[in-house]
Parts: sequence; C-alpha cells; structure tokens
Amino acid sequence: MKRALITGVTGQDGSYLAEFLLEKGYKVFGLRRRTSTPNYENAMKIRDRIEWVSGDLTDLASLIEAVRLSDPDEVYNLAAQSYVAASWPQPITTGHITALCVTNMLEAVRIAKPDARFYQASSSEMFGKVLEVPQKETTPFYPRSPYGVAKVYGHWITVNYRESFGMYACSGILFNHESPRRGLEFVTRKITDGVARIKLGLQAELRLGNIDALRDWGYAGDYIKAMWLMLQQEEPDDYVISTEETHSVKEFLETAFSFVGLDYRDYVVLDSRFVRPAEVDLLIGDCSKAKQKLGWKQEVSFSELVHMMVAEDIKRVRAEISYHNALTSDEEIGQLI
Ligand code: NDP
Ligand code: GDR
Repeated sequence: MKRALITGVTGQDGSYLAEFLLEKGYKVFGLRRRTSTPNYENAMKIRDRIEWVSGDLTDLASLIEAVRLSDPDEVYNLAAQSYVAASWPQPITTGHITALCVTNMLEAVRIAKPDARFYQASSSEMFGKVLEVPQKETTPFYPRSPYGVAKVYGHWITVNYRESFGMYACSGILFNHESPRRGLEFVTRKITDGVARIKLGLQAELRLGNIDALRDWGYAGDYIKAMWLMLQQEEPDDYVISTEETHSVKEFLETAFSFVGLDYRDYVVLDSRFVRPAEVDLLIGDCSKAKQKLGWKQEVSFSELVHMMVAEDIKRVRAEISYHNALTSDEEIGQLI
C-alpha cells in the first residue's frame, strides 16, 4: 500500500486529492495545524478515513516529525497563504508561509525521507504581467503580487532541491481551478454564492472589483489528477496545467446568473475596495507538455463548472434557510438545549 502525506488537506485541492488517493488504495496522512476551531468543512468526507498528523508549515521540527510518522512515498505540498488579495495587507506572512516554508517542507523530506517524491503547488500567478500568450513552462515569470513573488521562490527552491540533492521534486504550475469547495472569498465562489443568495432572496447586490480580468478556469477535481500523474513519471519535471481557454469575470457572471434566469447587470455593483494594487490581466495556459507526457486532459468544461458551482450553492443556501426556519423562536431553541 502506497503512503502519501498531504499538506493543505483541509483546503479545496487537498480534500479532492485525499479522496482521489484513497480511491487508488493509498494510506493518506493529512497535516493539520492547530486552530482555535478545527476546519473540516472540505475534509468532511475523508475525516475518518485518513490519518491526521499535527504540524505547521512554519515549524520545521513539526514537519520532520510528520514526515517521520507518515513515512510517505509521496508528499504533496499544497499548504499556503493562497489568497492573492490578502498578500498585499499581509506580505510578510505570505512570504513566510508561501515562499520560505516550502524550504521547511523540502528540508523535512530531505532529512526524514529523502527518496519520497515531492509535489510543489506552483501557480500561474507567477506569470503575472503578460510576456507571452499563452503561457507555458518556458515563459519567463513576472509576478504582480506578493503572493506571486512568494510562489516564484517556492517554485525555484523546488527545482533547486531537485538539482542539488537529486530529489524527485516536481512543480505543477496550475492555472486557476475552482469547485463547490472553493473558499468564499475567491471570485468564482463569491459569485456563485451571491447568485444563490440573490435568487433565494437573502441578498440584494453583489459587490466586485475588476470584472474585466481574464482567467483560465478549470475544475479542481480534474487538476488534482495531474498532481498525482506528475509523481508517477520516470523523471521529475515541471508542468503547466490549464484548460487553454480564457474567460473574463464578466463572462463568469453572465453564465452564473443566466443559469437562474437573472441578468448580472441588475445586481453587480463595482466597488473599488475589491480592486487590487496591481493586476494580472490575462491568463491562458498552454498545457501541451502535460497532455503529451502525462496523458492528462481536462474533463469538466467552463460552463459545466459554473453550473456545478451554482447548483451546489443553491442546494447549500436552501438547506441553511430550512435549518434557520426550523428554529423559529428562542423558546424553541431553548427546548433543544
Ligand atoms: P486553500 O486556500 O483552499 O487551502 C490552503 C491550505 O493551506 C489549507 O488547508 C490551510 O489550512 C493550509 N495552510 C495555510 N497555512 C498553513 C500553515 N502555516 N501550516 C499548515 N497548513 C497551512 O488552497 P487551494 O486548495 O485552492 O490551493 C492549494 C495550493 O495550490 C495552494 O498552495 C495554492 O497557493 C496553490 N494553487 C492554487 C490554485 C487554485 O486555483 N486553487 C492555482 C495554483 C496554485 P487551514 O484550513 O488550517 O487554513
Ligand atoms: P486569483 O483568484 O487572484 O486569480 O488567485 P481570485 O478568484 O481571487 O481573483 C480572480 C480575478 O477576479 C478579480 N476580481 C475579484 N476577485 C476576488 N477575489 N473578489 C472580488 O470581489 C473580485 N472582483 C474582481 C480579481 O481582481 C482577479 O483578477 C487564485 C488563487 O487560487 C491563487 O492561490 C492561485 O495561485 C491563482 O488563482 C492561480
């Protein structure tokens, strides 16, 4: 039975990856940091099927112990401060966790299990300013956010450990990927949650920043398969993973609102608070290397993805309303306690 250690297992990608590896018969270990309220929302389905190991990316000793305890064949380093907009108000935390702590994880593997295969979650945000369209593995990086700068460090330190120590270390340069498990602050989920709340009468408007931004959006469930494929090759390498299509935030809005018979122009309010100090205007990836060498391909289309997210948010918001309506008065709540 193969063994895998996943950092960031409570996040969007970590939870899908853990399910995927469990289905493949892996013994899965998930790194969990101490928080005042444990976050299992995404990891609910796998909560009792994986082994939890305690650790924080900022604490090297805890990572060495996590690697020692899990004795992994494969390590997926998905943990990060992953929200680009938060990287301006918190540049040091972002640099610490998203950049420097990749070295902590690489060191933990080098010290405790040097022959384990290592995956680093690199990002299309490293391309930033448009120097080439579409972007591929050889496109120069020009990050436009403290997050993007941090990811460039994480990317190159992974390449460096591969070249310096002969470690099997890969970087997946993944373009945006979304799902019903996406954090609510990211634009796609903010929109689909907003659509559900507006349709069900809980919200009157949706405030957004730059709706002309262009992104290459895929489905997270497809992208985690590429992570696994990268670690099954004879030689470690870096790969771009994308859909090779770009869509504007506006197009996402049009598609999401039209699924419930509404026009986004009646609800969207532009709000400068959500405009970033510097923007990545156009992302579109060329993933021909991954298609050819890994045999990877996207399965869920843009409109299927938007539909899936809107449908799931409507279901969830409806369930919240029913739950709330069931608890109508303080006396009734009192009777339950
Ligand atoms: P999420 O934000 O959903 O998840 C981030 C995870 O990192 C959470 O499990 C979080 O734990 C964990 N984490 C954060 N800080 C620490 C820390 N100090 N120690 C241990 N764990 C920590 O991200 P995604 O699932 O969307 O993305 C996964 C990775 O892929 C990230 O590195 C992201 O930057 C990268 N990426 C994502 C893309 C996307 O479109 N989704 C595209 C390209 C790259 P907790 O629950 O405790 O907060
Ligand atoms: P991104 O994702 O920055 O690409 O990073 P996000 O969904 O946050 O932004 C996408 C685009 O939408 C524009 N936008 C808004 N964004 C948010 N969050 N909120 C708004 O109200 C809003 N209005 C407009 C943004 O300006 C931007 O252009 C994601 C993360 O998952 C990273 O971790 C990952 O590395 C990259 O994708 C690839």
